[in-house]
This record gives sequence, C-alpha cells and structure tokens, in this order.
Amino acid sequence: MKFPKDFLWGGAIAACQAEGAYQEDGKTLTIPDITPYNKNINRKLTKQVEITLDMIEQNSRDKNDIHYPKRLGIDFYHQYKKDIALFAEMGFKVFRFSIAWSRIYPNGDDEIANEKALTVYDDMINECLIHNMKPLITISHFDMPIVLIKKYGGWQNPYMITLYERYCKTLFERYRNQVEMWIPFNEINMSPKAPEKTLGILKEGREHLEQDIFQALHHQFIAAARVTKMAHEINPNNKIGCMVAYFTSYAHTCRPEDAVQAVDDDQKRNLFFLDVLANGTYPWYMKAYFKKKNIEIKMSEEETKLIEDYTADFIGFSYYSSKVSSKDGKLELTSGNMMNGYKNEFLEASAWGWQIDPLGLRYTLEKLYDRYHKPLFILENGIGAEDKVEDGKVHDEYRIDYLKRHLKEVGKAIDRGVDVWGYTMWGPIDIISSGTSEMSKRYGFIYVDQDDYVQGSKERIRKDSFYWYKQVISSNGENL
Ligand code: BGP
Repeated sequence: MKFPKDFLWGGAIAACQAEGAYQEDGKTLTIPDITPYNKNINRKLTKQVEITLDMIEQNSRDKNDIHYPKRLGIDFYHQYKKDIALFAEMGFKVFRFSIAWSRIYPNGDDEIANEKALTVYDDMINECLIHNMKPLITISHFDMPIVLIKKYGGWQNPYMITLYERYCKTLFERYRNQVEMWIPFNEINMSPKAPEKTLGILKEGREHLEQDIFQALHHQFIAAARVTKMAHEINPNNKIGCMVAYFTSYAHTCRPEDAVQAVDDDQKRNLFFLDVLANGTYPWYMKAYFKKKNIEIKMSEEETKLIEDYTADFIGFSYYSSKVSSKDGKLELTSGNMMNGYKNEFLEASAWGWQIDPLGLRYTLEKLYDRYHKPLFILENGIGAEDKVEDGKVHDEYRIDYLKRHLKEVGKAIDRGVDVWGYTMWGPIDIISSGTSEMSKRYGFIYVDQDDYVQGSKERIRKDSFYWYKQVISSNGENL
C-alpha cells in the first residue's frame, strides 16, 4: 500500500464523550449532560431518545452524575497530557478533538470568552504540537449548550449565527498558527435525526417540525460559510472542512424501484448537505422535496451568494457501516450510526448490529471524489465492541481485522487517484458512546478501566491493536 508520505494518521474523540468535568471552570450544561444511560437499551436497534423541556429541567437538577456518563467521561479534561502522550507513542500525526462551546461561552451570549477554558485548550493544543501532532478541531460536536436553547430556541433563531461567529472568532484568533484544520459542525446531516443535540430544537409541540429543522439547518449552513470566510481572513493557511456521517446504502435488488430508492436515500441523507457545503448551492432535488413537504426556507440573495462563495476546503466524513435501500421496506432492520437500516445478507455485523463493509468505504471515497473533486478526510471509522481484559491485556484481533480491511480499501482508493488527506480512527481511547451513553461499547486502541456507571480505576491499558496501529503508522501503511 502506498500512502502519501504526508498522510495524516491519527484518531478522533469528542469533548462531550471524553472530557467529563461537566461543570468545571465555568462550563454550563449541554444536551449530552442531561442524557442518561439506560441499561435496558436494545443494542440491535437504534432508538433516539426524544429530549423534552421537562426532561431538561428534571435531569439538570439530578445530581446523580453516574447515571449521566457523559458528565464524567473518561476524565480527559484532567488526563489529556497522559492520553495524548499515548497517542504520540503510536505515532499519531493528527489528533481530532472538539472544543466545548459551553466552556468558552458558558452563558452562550457572554461578551467575553471564559479565559480559564481557553487556557486549558491552549495547553491541550500545545500538548499535541509538542508531540508533532496536528490538532484538527471540531468546533461543535453534539454538545448543544442548554442556555442557547432556553434563551434563543437553538438554531431556529438566526441570532445563533452571530453567537457562533463570536465563538469561532475567539478560537481562530486565540489558536492562530497553532491550529489550521477546523470542522464547524460534526456530522451536520444528523440534524434531522437528532435535532436536540445538533440544532437545539425540541420536537414537542411543533406545527411543522421539518420546516423548523431545515430553517435551523440553513442557519448552520450560513454560519459555516461565514466562519470559512473569517478563518481564511484570520489565517490564510486555515483549512475548513465540512462533515457528514456517510450513510452508504445499496439497492436491495436490481428492481428499478429499489435502485431509485437508493438514490433518494443517498440524496436526502448525505448529498444534500455536501451539495450545499462543498458545491455551494441547494440542489434541485431538495427544492422539489421542500415543495412537496410545504417547506419554505427563508433565504436572502446575500445568503445565497455567501454559501456559493465560501465552500469547504475539504470534505470530511465518518464511515462505520453500510445499509440497504428498499422500496417495499418489508426487510429485517438492523442498527447503524444513529439510525436503523435494512440488513444486508452478505455482510457481518458488530455486536451492536452495525454492518461491517470495508469495500463500502472505498465505494464512498470514490463516489465523493468523483462528485466534488475536493480533498477527502476520513474523520471517523472504527468498531465498537465489548473488549475484555485478560492478564492485563486486551486481545482485540477483531478490531485489528476491521481497521486493516478498511485501511486497505483507503489505500486502494488512493492508488486509484483519490486525494485522501488523512484518517482519524474513531475513539482511539475508550470513551462514552454517543448514541447509547455506554462505556461498554469500546472503540479504543487504549482500554479505560471504568464501567457503564463510570466506576473503575480509570487506568489506561494498551490493547493489542495499539501496537498494530503503531507499526502501520511507522511503515506509513506498508505493513497493512
Ligand atoms: C458518530 C459521532 C461520534 C461517535 C460515533 C460512534 O455519530 O460523531 O461522536 O460516537 O458516532 O457512535 P457511538 O458512540 O454511538 O457508537
């Protein structure tokens, strides 16, 4: 496998799944902080928990932190020096992590940023640089500040654009020349699936939920264009990436209806967001959809021009599994990242039902490169599993196998001419699961000794995959 000599090998985490310290140094509550772990979850089927205002009020008062694992995370907020040193031991060239908006602007609309929080992230970023790791920062990663829901109603309010610009300006100026790769919104296409933690939109009592979601999403599109412009003005070396969770899906049969359904699923779940953020225009098929669903996006001429002029510098995406599209929909369901899909009889699945499809990653890379002709970055890929410690070790051959097969397809895509900047494996250290708030759904090269109720020594243990990834990086992918 010939990976480019400057290929960015690394890993990715999110503040709300790793940091903990949920009220330290002035940080205020976010949607993940009030989302409980439910031991009775059905792992095989994804069920989005609806967040209501009552739930926010009630859970905000609940001080039983161990039932809200993301409040405590793996204490990365205090242990980041040691954890980043472990990433460096593997030879990471890049480390993707997110900054928590509710630390930097605890009240959402503060005039001045929270210096205590800025100093901590200063040190976290410097820790990366000391170890020759490029920081790749996600500016908003599923941790919607609750103050912004209560005061402004979340992203349905265009004033959020101003507040978000203020937040980004602070980051771009403070970390100028230290950070040059930024992702404004994690998996922006998750908004229709999980509007609470992405847009701050609560579903209850809405006349026309889709109208509100797509108008709020439009405000995020505007915000992304504005901060892309700003980032380039503050530092011309800044690269701003857009990001989706790519829901790769195949037609269940060669029946034309299934083929058309697969195209429709791809447009609605994935391409719409990238057509706006990477191509700079609302695509025709979405205008048809809006018309059919009586959705009217309020958009000025100036906004249309802004989106057109300030598109993303690169396209990032997360890829875990693939799905099946079918018109008649009488197939067996299986789980997947934040949404269920139909089972593919030709694929194995993880213990959580996510279907394992390495070739699907190359299928996706080549499709995106062909459509957008922009550099690509795999910002998340990995397998959640119940790892076991035996004699102080974790023999996670299944993780090595998963990653090896996926990386080989990345190598093939690169050999065939696709411009891929890098690969940040999801969850290089065990963290709290996004969808289920489980700790037992482990992704890491590094095991963390704590359970689903955040009980344990928090000791870090290198798994077999830690040593495997280390030699993959040192050989620049030749030892895959
Ligand atoms: C993506 C998120 C990540 C990560 C990943 C795995 O949607 O960007 O935060 O969590 O999903 O999902 P989970 O943690 O639910 O297994």
